[in-house]
Amino acid sequence: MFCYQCQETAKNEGCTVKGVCGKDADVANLQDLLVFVLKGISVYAEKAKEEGLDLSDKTAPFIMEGLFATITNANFDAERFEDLIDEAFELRDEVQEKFEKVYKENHGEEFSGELPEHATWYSDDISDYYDKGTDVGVLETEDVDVRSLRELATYGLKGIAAYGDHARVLGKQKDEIDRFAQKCLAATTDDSMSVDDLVGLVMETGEMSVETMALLDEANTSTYGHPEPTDVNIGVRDNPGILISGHDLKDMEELLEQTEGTGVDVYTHSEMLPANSYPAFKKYDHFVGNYGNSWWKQDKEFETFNGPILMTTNCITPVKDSYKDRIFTTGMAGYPEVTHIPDRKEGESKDFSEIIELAKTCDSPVQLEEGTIPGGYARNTVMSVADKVIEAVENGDIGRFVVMGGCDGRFNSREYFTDVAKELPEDAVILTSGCAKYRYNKLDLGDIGGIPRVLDAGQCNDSYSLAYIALQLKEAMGVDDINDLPISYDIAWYEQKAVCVLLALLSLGVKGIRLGPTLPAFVSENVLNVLVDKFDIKPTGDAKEDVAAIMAGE
Ligand code: FSO
Ligand code: SF4
Repeated sequence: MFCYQCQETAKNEGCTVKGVCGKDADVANLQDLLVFVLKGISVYAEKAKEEGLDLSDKTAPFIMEGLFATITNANFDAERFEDLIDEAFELRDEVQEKFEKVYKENHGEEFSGELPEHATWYSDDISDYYDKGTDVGVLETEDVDVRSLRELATYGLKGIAAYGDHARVLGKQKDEIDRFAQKCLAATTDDSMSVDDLVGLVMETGEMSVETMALLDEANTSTYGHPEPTDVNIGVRDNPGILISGHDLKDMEELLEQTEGTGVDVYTHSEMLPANSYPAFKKYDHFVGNYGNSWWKQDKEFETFNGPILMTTNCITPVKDSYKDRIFTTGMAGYPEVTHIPDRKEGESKDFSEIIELAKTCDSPVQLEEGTIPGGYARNTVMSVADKVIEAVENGDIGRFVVMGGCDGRFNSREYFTDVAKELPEDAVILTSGCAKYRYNKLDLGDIGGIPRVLDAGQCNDSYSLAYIALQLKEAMGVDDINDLPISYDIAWYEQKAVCVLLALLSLGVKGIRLGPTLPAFVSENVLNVLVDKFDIKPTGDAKEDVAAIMAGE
């Protein structure tokens, strides 16, 4: 195995024996083989497109689900990957057949051009999947800069895949994004692409990241309403409860519907916290609030929760025996020997009855904290008080906005973000999204004329809201360049959705982003130089020094 797709990769170089995340070599190799076959599907689909046949509506849903399953901490279940690879071969056959047919119709002869191995390798012996997986990963590309750019685009695409899949679950898709998914994967197999071409591909991945987050924003807000300012309860009640984590709002909706009137309460964990601010969910009395903190604390918090836990997406950490019998996965999430709730059948809801029946037999959660934390400051809320915000900027009450969105992680070095939040002067407002917020969202930093000093837009995908707010402020304040606004970016990254968010910000022209707690291992020296030259990206440093520079607009 070789995996360096997340911030916690071993020695900031690569995991080679077992993932720091707990992913074993077999699963890593199967994930590599799955991505390899997804690339093969994309190669045929792109060739079909050259012949005038667009198959992206067939390829994109599967490509997105497949990539989604390979993001950090989503799925640790080897059997699930064996099945996904089988399905990928079936789809590849189907796409190949359609391409060969249209080629013959157009040219009057069989296709005899060259194809990469991604399009041709096949075995019906599952044990070969494990062997082949060791040859077809990241290190398959020898040139470090080409490898770096291919992986940068692929990881951004994994983020697009996750967000695109959430949107599709809510009935929203966009042909442009679907076409890009297959184009991007096929491009990573094309040895004729120059470094400049690949830089272009990475930039296009950023543009599609913006499109995808906008689509998911539309899907979420048109289905569940705009998030509203909400004081989210972080205490507990006496009833038994179900804890729901991950990012899938459709699962949230169906769980709330099915638990209503059962005597079982529902709590969110980690990235599901923003569900507390949607009007469609707030109406349920048995939706109590949020329990605990960000993903990496689950090993302790799932123990004290006492009731069943539903993981709808990442981040799952190695499951402990103490709660193995009461944790469930669904969607693209998976873990060996953990019960998986199957997908919904056409026109039906998922069936969460097993979880609800189990909850009824469990003790109520142990209280960890009490009080509330503010949420619901997505684009609609912030723009509804835009006049007040602009006035506060113009009269100097707000000196600077600092976007501190992204991810949290296990490393102590992430205390940097807590230190920055504490160190920022009282005229600074933090704009946040994603699980990065747990490093400072309980600090009680106060408000500026009624505007909380930590404005939480929601999940990591709701970073779109933050970009939207910046673009709207640019218009309203009559500023020419987004970089002339009093906004700085101090981004915490961990997994591939954060790569998607980062590329989205770059594609919107945001410069001078600080990125931490370390720079990605998959960014080579030359690629980093390009990012520094074009976008003035810099690593996070000392909190005090960074705050001084941020407040000086540097
Ligand atoms: Fe966090 Fe995990 Fe949302 Fe990520 S829970 S780290 S970027 O999966 O997706 O922010
Ligand atoms: Fe290592 Fe991260 Fe890959 Fe897990 S996802 S194997 S921690 S690089």
